[in-house]
Amino acid sequence: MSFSQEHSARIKAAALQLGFDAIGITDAAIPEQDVKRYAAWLQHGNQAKMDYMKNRYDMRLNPQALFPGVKSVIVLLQAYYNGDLQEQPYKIARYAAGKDYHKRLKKRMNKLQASVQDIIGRDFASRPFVDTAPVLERSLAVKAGLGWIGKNTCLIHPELGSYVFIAELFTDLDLVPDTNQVKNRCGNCKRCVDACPSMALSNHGLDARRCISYHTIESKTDIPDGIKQSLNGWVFGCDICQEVCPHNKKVLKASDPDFMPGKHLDFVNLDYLSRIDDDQFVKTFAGTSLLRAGRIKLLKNIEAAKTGGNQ
Ligand code: B12
Repeated sequence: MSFSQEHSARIKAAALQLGFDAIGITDAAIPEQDVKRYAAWLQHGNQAKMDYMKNRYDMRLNPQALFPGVKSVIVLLQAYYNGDLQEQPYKIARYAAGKDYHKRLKKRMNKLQASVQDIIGRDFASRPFVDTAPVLERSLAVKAGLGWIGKNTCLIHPELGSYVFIAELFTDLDLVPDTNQVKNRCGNCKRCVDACPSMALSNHGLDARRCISYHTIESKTDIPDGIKQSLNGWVFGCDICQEVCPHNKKVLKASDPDFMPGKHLDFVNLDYLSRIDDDQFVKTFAGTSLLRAGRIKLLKNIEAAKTGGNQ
């Protein structure tokens, strides 16, 4: 059975009602040029030591392999812009200033699953994904009409900017897809490319080997000297290529209080982190994305930011 435009419209209204900031619907095929882009990205070694980006290659490029029977993907955006962050001794990326988004968005998507069931009046097969599954999320978001890919490689929504999380509900429903894509509005601007202190951005996309975000969150090895000098105080993630983007200048603060700066930011300092043990670290940073780095890495990042200068 295929569904009407009215079903799609009601699903969209339900998603906004639940607190998502934007929603689009697309079929589940990854565009051929993105498949090629992804292959080239790996071929250049841009994934650095993130081997998980090479694993499950087929699933990432073929949503049918990840969720057999998938027909429509409901793509959701959650805005997290948190305004002027209070001066912190060390810089934490905006996405990690509030609560960890993974669980929160999954919960919201579970509610959306229930709403969709009410709207279509029957059970259906679906699976929610946020960030961790082998899904080419930005690609699906572009296809669902939610924005364009900037030179900083981020999805930029025309009103929400790029401080948005992407989440998807894979479904076996034949929903009416959004076919109007947003035109790329970067033009000749290359502020992000020029602002990146470690020159991670180029026509080939983002080279994780040079990216501060990669080195301060994902990498398991010590930060190389060349990158240390570029840290500029960043100790967990980096937003430089988003902070300079003109499309983020006028965005409003996110409406979800979960993504506003939390108390945990006060504990990101050498004194506290070297005094506590790992158990206390887990307690202090419970429910936040900083757990991903762990205490020792965070400490090392702070040391690196100090020795790299600019603090
Ligand atoms: C690996 C990863 C990283 C790596 C590599 C980042 C990268 N640019 O590839 C590192 C650790 C560096 C990283 C950093 C960050 N990440 Co990250 N990351 C991911 C992850 C898990 C996979 C991304 C991936 O597949 N990269 C490989 C490249 C080749 O793919 P891609 O960038 O998605 O690009 C595809 C499409 O965009 C399209 N495409 C690319 N260029 C163009 C151009 C045009 C014209 C078109 C039409 C299409 C197109 O084709 C590409 C694939 O073929 C995703 C979650 C997911 N499952 O998708 C989150 C994700 C991309 N990250 C996210 C976030 C929030 C961040 C940070 C902002 C965190 C921070 N503040 O430190 C930074 C941003 C750095 C940056 N400029 O990208 C969000 C991004 C939201 C957004 N608005 O785009 C995601 C989507 C997680 C989520 N669910 O919200 N990340």
